[in-house]
Amino acid sequence: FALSFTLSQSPPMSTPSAVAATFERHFGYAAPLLVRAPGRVNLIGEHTDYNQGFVLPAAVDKELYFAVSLSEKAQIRLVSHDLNETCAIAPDQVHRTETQWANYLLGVVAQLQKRGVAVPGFDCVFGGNVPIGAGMSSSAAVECGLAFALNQLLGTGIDKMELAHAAQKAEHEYAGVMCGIMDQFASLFGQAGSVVRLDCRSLEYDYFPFDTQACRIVLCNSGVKHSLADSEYNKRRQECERGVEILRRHYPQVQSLRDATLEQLETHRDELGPLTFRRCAYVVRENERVLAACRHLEQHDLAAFGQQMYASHAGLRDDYEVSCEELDVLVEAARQVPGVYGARMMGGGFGGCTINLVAPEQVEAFIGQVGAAFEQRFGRVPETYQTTSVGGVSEIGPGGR
Ligand code: GAF
Repeated sequence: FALSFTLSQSPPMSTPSAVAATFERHFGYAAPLLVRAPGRVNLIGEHTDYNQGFVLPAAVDKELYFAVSLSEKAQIRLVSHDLNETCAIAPDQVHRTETQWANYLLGVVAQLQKRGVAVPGFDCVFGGNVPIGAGMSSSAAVECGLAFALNQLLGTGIDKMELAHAAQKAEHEYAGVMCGIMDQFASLFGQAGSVVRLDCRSLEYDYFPFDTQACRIVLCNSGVKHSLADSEYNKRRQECERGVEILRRHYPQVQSLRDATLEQLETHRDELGPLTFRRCAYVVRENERVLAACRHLEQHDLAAFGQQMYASHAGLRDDYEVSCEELDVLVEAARQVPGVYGARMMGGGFGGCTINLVAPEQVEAFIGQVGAAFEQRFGRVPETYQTTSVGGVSEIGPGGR
């Protein structure tokens, strides 16, 4: 069984040194390893990853920090610095627990064990500044940070792509979300000053320079987290699988929606039915949009890039039906502000953030106008975050980075 409880003291700001200090205070010795694991944004390519399509994420400067040590005790002792809670469990009894946050960590341990790694007892404190429920993949950062830390401490030599797969599987089995690979990949493979296009089938990837000084990435947090988000997410995935199953009756070469065309979908529209048709058509179009957007990026055409983002949002709202009123209001308000290239909801949907590409000199006006429109409609001001792209998960050296 797992033991978890809340600590009495409230936590200080979540910096790497604060996380390290909590480790020392809690366990009575200094952690030999400090790791940082970033959250991510996704410029375009939503709900395409589990359809073996294309995505264009970046790791960003909202991060989690981990202080970790192997221990002599036959116990895994976990501390959430931000929630002020602990959880302890024996390594040979790892299972899904009632403690939500601990499941992301324990899921990773279970995955390493499945890969033949003998995970001994260890101590871990983690905390950071990735907003929870904002669609910035705090869960992937939790998983990837610990997977990386244990791989380092145990010298297991698992490569980064396999760590991403282990982290993804942890999410499937311990959080029950049948996610694709995008979030874990982005957290591990991010590169400062770049966004990365991933082909979720071949796992080939290309970095595209993206200067966040020249064009700001601003996130607006709707503050909404729908309780049905996870079940609706899994449902979308099933709907796509259903579409593939029908198409395969006619086109055996179609392995996933990545292989499907709009023409094929049109031809079998009746058999697919209106709902499955809409879901599949969205995915096919979104894949095309990612590839077009990358061409625009290469041509430094941010205006054309932004149009792809607006089209992506419309598809997510009308065909994939994963947006919500708050996100739609944020996108429509952004569209009215001069100097905004593009805006769309980001991540799984049903809440979380919009991502907006904004000319630097317009950021202040953007935040003011979008905030006012949102406040007028919903009576509260949304949080906004300006982000820059950073490198993927790494050890924090004695100098801090
Ligand atoms: C969530 C999932 F975790 C990703 O794998 C991806 O499918 C995304 O939603 C939607 O694009 O973040």
